[in-house]
Amino acid sequence: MTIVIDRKWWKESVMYQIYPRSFMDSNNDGIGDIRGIIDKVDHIASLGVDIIWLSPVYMSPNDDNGYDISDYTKIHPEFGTMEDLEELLNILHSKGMKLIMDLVVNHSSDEHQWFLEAKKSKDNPYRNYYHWYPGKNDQEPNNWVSFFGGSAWEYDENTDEYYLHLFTRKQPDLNWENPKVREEIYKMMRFWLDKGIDGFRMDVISLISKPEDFGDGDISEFNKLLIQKYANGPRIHEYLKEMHEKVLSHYDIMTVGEGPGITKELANDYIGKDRNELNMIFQLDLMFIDFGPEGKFDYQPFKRREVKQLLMAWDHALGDEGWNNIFLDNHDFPRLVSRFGNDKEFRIQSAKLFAILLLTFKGTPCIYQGTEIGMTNVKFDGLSEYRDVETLNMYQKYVVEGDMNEADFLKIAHIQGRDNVRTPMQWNDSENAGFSEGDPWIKVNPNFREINVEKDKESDDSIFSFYQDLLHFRKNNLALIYGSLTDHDPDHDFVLAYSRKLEGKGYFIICNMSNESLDYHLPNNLDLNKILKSNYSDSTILNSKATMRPWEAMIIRIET
Ligand code: ISL
Ligand code: CA
Repeated sequence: MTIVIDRKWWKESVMYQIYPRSFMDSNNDGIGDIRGIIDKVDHIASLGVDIIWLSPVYMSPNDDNGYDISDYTKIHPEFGTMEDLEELLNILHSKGMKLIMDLVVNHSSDEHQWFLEAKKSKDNPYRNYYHWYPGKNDQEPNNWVSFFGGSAWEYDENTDEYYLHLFTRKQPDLNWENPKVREEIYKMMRFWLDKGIDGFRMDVISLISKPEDFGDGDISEFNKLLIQKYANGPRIHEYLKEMHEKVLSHYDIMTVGEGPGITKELANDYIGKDRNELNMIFQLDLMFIDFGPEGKFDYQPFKRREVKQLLMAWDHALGDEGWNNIFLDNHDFPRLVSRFGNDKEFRIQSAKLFAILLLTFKGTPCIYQGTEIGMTNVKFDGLSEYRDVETLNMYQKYVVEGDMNEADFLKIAHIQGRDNVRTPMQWNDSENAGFSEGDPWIKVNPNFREINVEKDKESDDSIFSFYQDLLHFRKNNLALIYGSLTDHDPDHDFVLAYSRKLEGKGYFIICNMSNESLDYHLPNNLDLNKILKSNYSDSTILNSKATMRPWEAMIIRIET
């Protein structure tokens, strides 16, 4: 029997995320820029990835590093010019690679022309581009809190009303109920697609439809509030279908929606094959794994078993209906080797283990810049070294207004803060890691002399070459891309064991996510003898038993 697979280029590709501010600075003003990316295209191409996702490079006052956009069709001069962007796009296309851009349309900047108009008066034609409400008993319209702490409402004295901002007060939420807003957004999307970009990563797209009633929510747990009030609003699918019909369906592109609040049960409503909405979502359950009731800075250590369970449960929930995206870090969450691995004595082994996981799990993998060389979290000395608005707001909440002491706060920031992943890319062991000859906008991780691209490229045993090799192995390997995924050991606390099979052939993958050694019994009905890839040079299987050292991982051929 031949199985019909629904082949798509975006399923067969691997993504690489660039956070432009921190990637490469070409003019030594301390800020990464588009020409810097152009200078480093060969690095990305040599890795073997297919699609670059570029975090925002648009005009922005940078309250949230570009996720607050004041002009959607202009490039911020600190990143370069539109010509630079077009040149990057051409170079990537000439190398057979693709470029997807960030689409941030749940909110704009408060310095966007629309908002500048909207706040002028209640009858301004742009007023209902945003969500304005009168206060209730001289207080905010309801008890909603922002993702970054504090109220989700900001009072405007001039018009005596509040506007909604689910993120910072400089990121007012756009009112998608207004058809004019939607048309403006679609027009802007066409502007980019007509330039030839290959798709969008859609920022917090699950939040664009607001509930009909702006009543109080249950704020005892942020995640509850998120699911009940902020995400999956009543008109979300109507909007996405409209966007698909009016814009997306006219181009051969890919879309991946960032989906806070999308549960695995709801995911296929967004990405199901015949839904005509999105191709994939970034699910955040795994990224929120260590969030307490108050969220990220209410840190609660997780169990490795939960990591396994979440990965498997999502694969199962999507089934053959939806297509997943596989990522373990990005510009909002800690470095994967520090969070899920061991960034000390087993940094190299655990980074390679997660390379195997990323590239053999079912879905389109996305690699965040620096992960290909095993970059780690950073331990800044004091608050003054932090740049991220989330971390600074949380300091306000927990230390200035709360009773946490500074040292405890810094401990959490070191584990959870977004600046962990925003330190400059480590290119070599020269000053500022080769990122800039100027003063970088954020400090370089002091471990750059040990961990850098140049050093990794010199060795054929490095994390970088391991990624290269696996990317090559994955390419055109239909069993790894489309093969069904079966969990072979749901009960083990820290060994992840799964198979990927297409028409009876395929691979068995085992990952020992621990600092311990153990003998692992392989299922004996699969004839597992030939180790194809491993993160140790001398991995062995004997009589269906794999001897596994700390963080050892293998891809084994399934013979029968
Ligand atoms: O890091 C988080 C908060 O603790 C996440 O919940 C994050 O805010 C969420 O994933 C949404 O992220 C996206 O939208 C934000 C922006 O700051 C992030 O960088 C972006 O990825 C607002 O645009
Ligand atoms: Ca620069």
